[in-house]
Amino acid sequence: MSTIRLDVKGMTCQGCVNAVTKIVKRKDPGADVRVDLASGRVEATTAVAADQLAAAVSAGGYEAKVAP
Ligand SMILES: [Cu+2]
Repeated sequence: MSTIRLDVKGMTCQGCVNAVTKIVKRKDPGADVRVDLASGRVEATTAVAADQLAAAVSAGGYEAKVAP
């Protein structure tokens, strides 16, 4: 497990937060996910690689990239 960070564009409401959280949890049901809507920052403590999560979130309709 490690903590990864993504910058996600396109989240506008709590529904988006829930959707992004769900996408991450689909990849890793045991992930601890924190989403900050205002900054578009997603933090997750997970066993899944950050670039895989970014790809999944992007496939879900948001623009996600691994935060530097
Ligand atoms: Cu929304």
